[in-house]
Amino acid sequence: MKQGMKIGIVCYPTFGGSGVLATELGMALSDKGYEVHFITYEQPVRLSQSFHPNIYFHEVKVPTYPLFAFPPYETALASAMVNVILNNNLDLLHLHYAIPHASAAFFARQILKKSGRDIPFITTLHGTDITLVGKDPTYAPVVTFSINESDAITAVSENLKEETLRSFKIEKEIHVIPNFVDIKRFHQTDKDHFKQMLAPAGERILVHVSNFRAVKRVEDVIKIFYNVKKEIPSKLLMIGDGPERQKVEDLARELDIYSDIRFLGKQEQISEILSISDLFLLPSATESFGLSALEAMACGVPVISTNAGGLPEINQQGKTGFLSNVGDIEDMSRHALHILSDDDQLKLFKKAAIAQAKKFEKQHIIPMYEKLYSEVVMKCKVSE
Ligand code: GMT
Repeated sequence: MKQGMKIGIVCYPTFGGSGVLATELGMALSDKGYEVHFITYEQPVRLSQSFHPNIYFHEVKVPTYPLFAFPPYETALASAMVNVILNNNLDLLHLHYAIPHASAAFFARQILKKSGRDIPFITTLHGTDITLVGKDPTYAPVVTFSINESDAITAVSENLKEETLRSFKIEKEIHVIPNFVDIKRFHQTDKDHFKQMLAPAGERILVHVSNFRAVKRVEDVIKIFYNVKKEIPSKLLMIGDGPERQKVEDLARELDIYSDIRFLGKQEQISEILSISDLFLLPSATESFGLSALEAMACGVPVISTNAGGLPEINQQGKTGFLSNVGDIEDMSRHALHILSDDDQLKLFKKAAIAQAKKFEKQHIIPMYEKLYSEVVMKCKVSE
């Protein structure tokens, strides 16, 4: 079935984890012979890095009108889905992040059914679509309904599955399919010249990657770095951008450590930066999986994280890094110093991080999605 299977992937095209994961999945599927159609409002970030002959991108345009205080993206998306499905004869839709993708897919399906065409859809829950936004009473009824209408539901960690079952009345099985990493692109490379530029006196390099939303607790990153820097000469690389950036830059100036921090903004070649880093900081308030931590580990970077959400499913206490309670800056600083204080120790943590990341290599995880695709498409064909 896989040769020639045509899949529509709907995601956010941004640097956020759900969009990155969806794009990586699309690229991996296309390498395996699937025809992949991305349906979203912009070309997904990682898609622009290489050319894939059997990947198509369909832009969802949302025309404005003076009456629209809020242009109706969901309506435009459902219409785009209908057109792409019909014009390209898609077999399946795979939605990443429930809001508003799952309800738009439900709507598109109803429209198609009127003309005797059916299409199954799979919803992958990524994190805040459940843990923060989805739970909000403003959205909850639609989120619950559209998740339940999905032909299959996946969650990126056991923790997210449990959280979903706790927060919503779900009537179907939730399949756990963890995030994955492409080790061919994310591995340790020799970038010593680059390291020399950023840390000329051989300082340790700490790194944080996120979209700087409140949930990432980026201020904690700065506070941990402040404590580490007092003891060990070090530099901090801040990758990404978002609503908290100004606040965080102000804090760095206040603590007089701004000159040791490089705010690099949104970066596409993250693996090169990770390759020269010694420690990844992820003090999130909630994190359903932590794809950024997995990519760091694949590049040999140990992780200091919180023990929130699905993080304990990838970060191994005392082995690949350490996990602390949310907001416990002292504990996270102590652990960071422990890892960074000794070269041999750091090497052990780096080695363990790589070994752990290999368990989440894409070739172990992609077949889980493929199996689900086949089951869902078969079931839909039988019921037609
Ligand atoms: O839930 C989100 O915040 C959205 C999403 C994103 O687009 O940033 O991130 C989530 O999905 C990733 C991919 O599955 C996970 O690795 C992240 O842990 C998760 N983020 C949160 O739960 C905060």
